[in-house]
Amino acid sequence: TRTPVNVTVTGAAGQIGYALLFRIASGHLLGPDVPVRLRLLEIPQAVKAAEGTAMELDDCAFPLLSGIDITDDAKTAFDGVNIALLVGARPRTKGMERGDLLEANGGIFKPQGEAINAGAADDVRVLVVGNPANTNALIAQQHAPDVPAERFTAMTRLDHNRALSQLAKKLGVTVSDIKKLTIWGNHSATQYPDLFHAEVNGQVAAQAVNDQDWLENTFIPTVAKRGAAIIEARGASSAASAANAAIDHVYSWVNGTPEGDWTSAAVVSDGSYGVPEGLISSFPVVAKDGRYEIVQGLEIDDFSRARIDASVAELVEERDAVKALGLI
Ligand code: NAX
Repeated sequence: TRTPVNVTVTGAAGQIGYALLFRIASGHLLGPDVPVRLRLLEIPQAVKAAEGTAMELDDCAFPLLSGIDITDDAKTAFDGVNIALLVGARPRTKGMERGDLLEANGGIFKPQGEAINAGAADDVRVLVVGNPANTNALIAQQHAPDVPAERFTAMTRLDHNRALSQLAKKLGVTVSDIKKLTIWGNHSATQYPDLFHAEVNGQVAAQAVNDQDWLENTFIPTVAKRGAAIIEARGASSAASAANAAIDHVYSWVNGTPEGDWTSAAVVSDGSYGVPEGLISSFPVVAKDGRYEIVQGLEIDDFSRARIDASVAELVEERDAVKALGLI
C-alpha cells in the first residue's frame, strides 16, 4: 500500500472547500489508487464549520481517505505537505480599495508562504485559488525562498474550461474536439482567451469560428466576465466549477497533459512571450514528469500581443503595489 499524500486545503469551510474536499477524498485529485491525508486550515471562527465538513467526510467512508486534521495554525497545516491548495482569501468588500485588498491578502499569503518554506515536503506543489490569485501566489512564493519557484502556481483552469465550453457551443462540437486553447495573463477581467493557437478537429479555432466580431465582442468578454454572470444568476460565486478546475489543474500537473494538447496555468514566468521574469502569469503549458512547462515558440500576432500586454501590465501593477506595501 502507498504512503498517503498530504493535501492541505485552506479556506476549507468555504463554499469551494465544500465542493472540493469530497472529490479529493474520493480520488479525483491524484487518481483512484492514491490515498490522501487531508489537512484543513481555517480561521478560528470557521474551525467548527470545518469540523462539520470533516464529520461528513467521515460519513462517506472513502477508502482512500486515511485521515483528516483541522487546524487554525499555518505551520501545523503545511508541515509535511505535498499538495497545498490555497483557497481561503480575503474577499473585496464594499468600499475597499485595491491597496486594502492586496494588503489584507498579504497578511494571509505571506505567513502561509513562510509556513510552506519551513515545513513542506521536498516535492510540494502549491495551487493558489484565492483572489487575487496570481498576486497572492507571488506573495507566497516570495516568502518561500527554499522552495523552487516553479512549485507555485495560480489557477486559470476555470477560465480555460469556461472558454472550452463557450467555443464548443458556438461551433456545435464537443469540448474534446478542441485542443491547445490558452488563457494568457491575469485571472481577472483582463485575461485573454486565445483562439488563434487553439485547434478544432485540426483547424485553427479562430478560422473555424470565422467571426471576428463574435470572438472580440462576445467570446472574450463572456469568458472574462463569467464569474460575475454566475454571481448574478446563482446569488453566489462559482464553487463547484472552481473546485473542479482546481482538481483538473493538480491532476494534469501530477499526471501530465495528453500528447498533442496543452492547458492553461499561471506559472512563474521565465521571460517567455515578453512576460517579465518572476511574474506569475497564465501561459499555455504542458505537464511532463510532474512539471508544468511553458509552451515555446508560438507566433503572436498584433491582436493577441495587445491583449496579452494589457493583462500582463495589470499584473505588473499588482506586483508593484504589493512591493510598495512591503509585502514582497
Ligand atoms: P468563501 O468565502 O465561501 O470561503 C473562503 C474561506 O476562507 C472561508 O471559510 C474563510 O473563513 C476562509 N479563510 C479566510 N482567511 C483564511 C486564512 N487566513 N486561512 C485559512 N482560511 C481562511 O469563498 P469561496 O467561494 O470558497 O472562494 C474562495 C476564493 O476563491 C475567493 O478568494 C474567490 O475569489 C476565489 N475564486 C477563485 C477562482 C479562480 O478561478 N482562481 C474562481 C472561483 C473563486 O471566485
